[in-house]
Amino acid sequence: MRLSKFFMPILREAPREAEIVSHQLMLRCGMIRQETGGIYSWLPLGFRVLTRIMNIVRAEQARAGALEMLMPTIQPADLWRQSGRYDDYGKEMLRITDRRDNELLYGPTNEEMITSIVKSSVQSYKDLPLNLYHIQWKFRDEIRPRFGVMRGREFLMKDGYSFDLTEEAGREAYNRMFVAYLRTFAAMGLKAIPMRAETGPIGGNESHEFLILAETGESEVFFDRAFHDKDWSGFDIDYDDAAAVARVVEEFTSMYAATEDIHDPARFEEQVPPERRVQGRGIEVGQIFFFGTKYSRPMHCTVQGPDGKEVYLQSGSYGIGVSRLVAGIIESSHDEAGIIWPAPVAPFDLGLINLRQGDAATDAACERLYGELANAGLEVLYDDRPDRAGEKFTRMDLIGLPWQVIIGPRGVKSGVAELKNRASGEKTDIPLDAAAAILAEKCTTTAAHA
Ligand code: 5CA
Repeated sequence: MRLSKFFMPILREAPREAEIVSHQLMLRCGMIRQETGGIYSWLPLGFRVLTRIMNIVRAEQARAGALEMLMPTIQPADLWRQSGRYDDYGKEMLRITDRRDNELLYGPTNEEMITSIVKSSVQSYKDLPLNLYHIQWKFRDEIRPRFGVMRGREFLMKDGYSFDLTEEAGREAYNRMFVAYLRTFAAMGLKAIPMRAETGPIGGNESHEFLILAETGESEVFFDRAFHDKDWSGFDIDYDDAAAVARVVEEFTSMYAATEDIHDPARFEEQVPPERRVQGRGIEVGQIFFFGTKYSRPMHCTVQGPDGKEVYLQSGSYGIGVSRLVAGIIESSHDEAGIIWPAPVAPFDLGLINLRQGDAATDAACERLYGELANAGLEVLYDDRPDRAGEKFTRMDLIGLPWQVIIGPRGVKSGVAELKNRASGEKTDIPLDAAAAILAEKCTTTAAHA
């Protein structure tokens, strides 16, 4: 992508209303624009990150056996009367009446709709297990939308729902999603600590939240430092091996970790030696719930079991805050100069800076490398604008692509480009004629190790 053809409205200063660094940086980089309180447009740069996050989510969901689908944002109120949640949800739910006076709502979550879909199409235990998910916009009329997309009113969520015949199979489905979540967040360069959680308006018997650490996090968290030493991304898993999946869950739940709502100071002190006790703040990027029959019972969602008897399905639900993650990743990865994207979620793999746009030899060298990098399958943002070098450096640091390749007249004469690593700031000269091969190698390894 040529910067001269891209739409990335950079702001020199962050608007005053932005209180936290991720909100400031997202506005300054031209990733989002607020349309009204808690409702945002995603501009091209922001949308690229959102898309990469969705694709990482999709890849691990597929491995774990979940099927993608798409349900609408607008739902009929009657569906919610069946579960009894229509009144319970209160003012957070955006209620709508259409021209025929039908009562509708903008979905805050989809338990009712998916249960009704499964109820109408699944008759036999032989059609189970099922795990269905979608990535769709939600609306919750939060009292205090704040911090940009971190706590929006309209936000993008991955929500998945499992249906099983027995409680044991339902718990195995829960465990698979638990492990899939660890691996999904790790693939984005994040350590998301699982913590036992309250179930709130979603309900159910068991729940875990996944939190990433950041000073601006809304939750106070207490956990064992041993989490820091764990291998998050390295472990492989066979999702068909229920015992192996359960072992990973056991390993991650046996260490102390709790949000303030359920923190137990006595147990913390008893279980964790003083030097390993960590207290900090966290951002909830996902939450999973095991329901048992909480939704299937009131909605009469049953199948015929092996003995011919009707059985209520065992279900669970599994959410990831897709749009919140964009902000969460920035909170946990930035410096004074701007964002530092973990390679797998970066909007482009690298930035190419032409230091002297209009100089024939420099333009030619940049164009050649730009073509070679595209052939190597890399996504490049090529700064081909006629701006001063200083402005280009500042802008490229601000948007935080993992690598920058800098080409100017002096380098072209001696056949070198400068390569800068955004995270470490380290700069090296690389030969121009081998640059594409070197970068292809660096970009795939950073993605693999992030
Ligand atoms: N139905 C269940 C799981 S599918 C559910 O709705 N869970 S939830 O309420 O915990 O939401 C799932 C995730 O969405 C949260 O972990 C959080 O990361 C994200 N989320 C929730 N509310 C907001 C919000 N107002 N703005 C941005 N993200 C949010």
